[in-house]
Amino acid sequence: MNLRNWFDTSFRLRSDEPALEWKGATYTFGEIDARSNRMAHALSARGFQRGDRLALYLANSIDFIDIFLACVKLGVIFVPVNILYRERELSHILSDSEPKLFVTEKELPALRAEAAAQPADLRETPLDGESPAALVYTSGTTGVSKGAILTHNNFAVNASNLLDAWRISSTDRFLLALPLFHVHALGNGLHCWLFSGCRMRLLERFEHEKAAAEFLDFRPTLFFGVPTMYVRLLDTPPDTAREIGRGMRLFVSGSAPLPAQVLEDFRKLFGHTILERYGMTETIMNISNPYDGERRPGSVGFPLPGVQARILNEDGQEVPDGETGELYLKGPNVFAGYWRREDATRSAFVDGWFKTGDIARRSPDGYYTLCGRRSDLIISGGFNIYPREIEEFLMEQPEVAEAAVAGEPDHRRGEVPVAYIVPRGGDCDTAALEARCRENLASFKCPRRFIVVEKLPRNALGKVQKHLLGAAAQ
Ligand code: MCA
Ligand code: AMP
Repeated sequence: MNLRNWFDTSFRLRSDEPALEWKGATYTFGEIDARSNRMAHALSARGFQRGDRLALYLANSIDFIDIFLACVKLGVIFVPVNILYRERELSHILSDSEPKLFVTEKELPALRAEAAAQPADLRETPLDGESPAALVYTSGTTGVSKGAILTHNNFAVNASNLLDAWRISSTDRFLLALPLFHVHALGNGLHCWLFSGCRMRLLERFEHEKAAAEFLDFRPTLFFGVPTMYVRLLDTPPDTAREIGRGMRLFVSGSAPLPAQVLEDFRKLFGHTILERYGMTETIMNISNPYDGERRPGSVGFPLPGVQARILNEDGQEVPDGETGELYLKGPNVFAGYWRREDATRSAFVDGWFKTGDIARRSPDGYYTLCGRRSDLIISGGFNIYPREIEEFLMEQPEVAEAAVAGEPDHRRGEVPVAYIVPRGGDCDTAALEARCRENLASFKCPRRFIVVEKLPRNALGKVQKHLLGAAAQ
C-alpha cells in the first residue's frame, strides 16, 4: 500500500467533513483531495514522472500541502527545504537532490494557475510501500548534509503507531504550528491528520505572542511542539492557561530534551502532563512515553510497536539496565538510506541496526532516557546545528585564523551557538563577522556571541577541547 491508499480513508469516507483551517477558510477532505489531484495534473503536464524529485522552499501554507500530496500521488520524491536556509545551504541540497523543479514563492503563482484548470480526479499511479516518498536533508556531522530517503511505508508505520499510542481519532481538533519542512510536522503532524481524519488548523508559524489566543479561538484537543514552544507557553496568564487546558486532551513534546522543570511548571499551569517522545529524521518516531501510565519527567518512555532498541558500549556489547551506551534501532520506521551516499549509509548501520548517535540508558522497568549525543550537535529551538558547518564558514573569513563553535545553555531555546575566534593578527571586528553570518547562514545557526581568544584549547592530538572553551575565554 502507498500513502495515497491510506489517505483515501479520509478523502473518501469523510469527503464532506471539515479537514483543514487555513487563514480563516475551512476546506473539506474532498476539497483537499481535489486540490492535490489538480496540482498532480499540473506537475504531470510539466513532465514529472515517478522517481523525479521536487524541492520545495515554502513556509507553512495550503500550497505546501497541495504540492506534497500531489508528489505522493504521482510517486514524485518530495524534498522539503528549511526556509531559513540561505544560498550557501540551498546550493548543496539542490545539487545533491537534482530536483526537476525548485518551488519558491516566486514559482507558486504559475503553478497555482496551471493547477486551476485541471480535472479534480486523478488515476492511481502504481506504487508500492517501499517507494521513496521524501528526501529529507539532515544537518551533516561532516559539514555536508545528507538526504535521508523516507519511504511510503516509513511514514505509514509511523502514523499508525502514533494514532494507536496517542489515541488520535477523527474527533480530535489538532493545532499545528511546527514548520512543515521538518519531519516533526511532516511525518507526525500531516500524517496523523490525514490518517485520523481529524480537523486541523495550520498556522504559518508559532508566534509566542499570539499562541494563547490561537488556542482559545480554535479550542484544539491536540498539540505537538518542541520544548521552546512549551517554555514560551509558560508566559500564559494562569486563568487563560487553565481555560486552554480544559479543552485539551494531549500535548506532545519532542525534537529536543524537555527539561523536567518545564514539564512540572506546565502541569501546574495548564493541568496537563506533556507527553515526551523521541524521534529522528532517519527513523521518524522511535520511543514514546505512554498515554496511560506514568509520563516520566526526563525520560522518553518505551519503544513504539515494531521498533527494536538496544544500547551498546564502545565494544559493541549490550549494557545492563541503568548503564549508558549508544542507542541502536531497527524497525519498519527506519529509513532506506542516504541519497546517493552508499558509504554514509553503510557506516550508519551495524548488522542492520541504525546507529542513532544518541547516548541512552534503560531503567529496570523499561523506560529509556536520553543522556546526550556522541557528536557535538547543538539543538536550538528544535533546529539542529552542527558546529563544524559554522566553523568552516568562519574559517573562510579573512580575519579569522581559527574558530570553534559550541552550544551554550539557554533557558528558552535549550541551547544557542557561541563562536570562539582566534583572529588572524590585529583586531577582529566581530560585528562585521556577525553580519556576514546573518547573510550566509540560517538565522538559528548564527552565533549569539563572538568571543575573541588568543588560542583554542587543544589536546595532545590537536583536537579542540570544546568543554574547555569557556575557560579559554577567561
Ligand atoms: C523560527 N524562525 C523562523 C521560524 N521559526 N523564521 C521563519 N519561519 C519560522 N517558522 C526564526 C526567527 O526569525 C528568529 O530568527 C529565530 O528563528 C527565533 O524565532 P523567535 O520568533 O524568537 O521564536 P522562538 O519563540 O524562539 O521560537 C522559535 C520556534 C522555532 C517557534 C520554537 O524554533 C521552531 O518552530 N522550531 C521547530 C523546529 C522543528 O520543527 N524541529 C524539528 C526537527 P532571529 O534569531 O534572526 O530573530 S527534529 C525532527 O523533525 C525529529 C524527527 C523529531 O524528533 O521531531
Ligand atoms: P533530526 O536529525 O533533526 O531529526 O534530530 C534528531 C535528534 O533530535 C535526535 O538524534 C536527538 O538527539 C534529538 N531529539 C529528538 N527528540 C528528543 C527528545 N525527546 N529528547 C532529546 N533529544 C531529542
